[in-house]
Amino acid sequence: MPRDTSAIQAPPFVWGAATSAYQVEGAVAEDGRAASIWDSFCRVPGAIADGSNGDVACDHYHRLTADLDLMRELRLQAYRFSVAWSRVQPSGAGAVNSRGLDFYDRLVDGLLARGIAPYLTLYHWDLPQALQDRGGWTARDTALRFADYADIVGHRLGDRVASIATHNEPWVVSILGHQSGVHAPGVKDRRHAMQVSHHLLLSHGLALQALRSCGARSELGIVLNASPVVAATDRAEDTAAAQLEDGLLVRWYLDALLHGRYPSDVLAHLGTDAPVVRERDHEIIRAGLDFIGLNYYTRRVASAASSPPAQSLAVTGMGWEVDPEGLTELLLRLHRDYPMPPIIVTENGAAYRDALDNGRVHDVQRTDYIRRHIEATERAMGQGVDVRGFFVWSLMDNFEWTWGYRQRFGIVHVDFATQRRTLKDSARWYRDFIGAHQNKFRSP
Ligand code: IFM
Repeated sequence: MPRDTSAIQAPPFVWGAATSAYQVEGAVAEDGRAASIWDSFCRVPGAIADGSNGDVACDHYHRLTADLDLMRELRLQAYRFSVAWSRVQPSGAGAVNSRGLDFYDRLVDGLLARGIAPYLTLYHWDLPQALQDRGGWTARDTALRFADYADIVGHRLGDRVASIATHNEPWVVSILGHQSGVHAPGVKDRRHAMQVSHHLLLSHGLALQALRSCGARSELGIVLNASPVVAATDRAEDTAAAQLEDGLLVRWYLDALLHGRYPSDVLAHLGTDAPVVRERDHEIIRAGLDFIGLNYYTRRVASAASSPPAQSLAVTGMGWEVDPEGLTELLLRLHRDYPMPPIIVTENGAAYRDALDNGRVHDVQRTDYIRRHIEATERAMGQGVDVRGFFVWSLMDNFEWTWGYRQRFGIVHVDFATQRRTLKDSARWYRDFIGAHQNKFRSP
């Protein structure tokens, strides 16, 4: 029987903005929150470019009401945030910390009171350190613990949040966290990375089961980062590199989620680094999705050479090529190749060097970037792709992982010394855009 989601459904298409817990909340030792792997990783010398951490970040935990008012001022229809597992279950298993859950209760109720739909993500990279000490995502048990955590959150908030995504960008957790080691927990081992990717997907399937059986009335899904992968040249070795990169980034996840298997070419390439998969795992992973969230920033250029391929498009402050056409292409390709559920563009945005100038930030490039990606989304929709929302990354400048505070993605400027928030021109533009396009995709 289909679950009753009618009472909390958001409009058919939402304009929103996104953040994540560790990047904005701060208050890392308050109200019973325990350490996560990012608290530990930030203490590793050299891990974070500016030596900073998320101890205070945007101090959002203490400035919740003002930040909610800011969202209303921006006319957001939806706000995407994540829950910090170690606030809710400090040791990642067993005892629930109700004071941690209270914060998300206040956040969700505050959003609803302002007419903003809450879009919740369960895991945006901040694993409780206590679970890491027991093997983290390389241990199958962590997937079972994740399902318990999903059940706790589902019970408490599943009557009011419009949407629950299990994971944000599992590729990043697997590859950057466990292969290149540039993200927490800083492991450098490809076999571990692939086992982690499997456990993340397994935990997703188990969490969906838990959310369904606890009666959560939210739409349920997962958020992936994806890009079209183009070969640097038409030489056979570059084409093969592009095919493999696409396999690891896109097909690995979508084949598992939507077809119930891993792509055979990638498995063949991995050889003994392929993950251990138990008999019913694929059935669990292919759990049925109400939506897939897509985080899109740039295309990828693949080359068999060890030096990075030359870039031919303009780049953002992250050095990422600006390629809105890549988003149209990606949406069309997913629509063509997979039995896709509705898609939500759950992140899109850009870091640029911003300057405060008499209380204004004239971030023309960011506005242009966002506008062009919205147009790119609309082009794909015009060709039949079912897209249900667009979220700017990010609502405000925040802790950009290994970059610390050196990269600013916000449409709202944050002065980290005073915590003063200032609307950038991109925020003003987005506010007016939302005002003019609120009902653009509403069914007649
Ligand atoms: O800041 C991150 C976010 O946490 C996940 N997606 C990409 C963003 C920009 O790097």
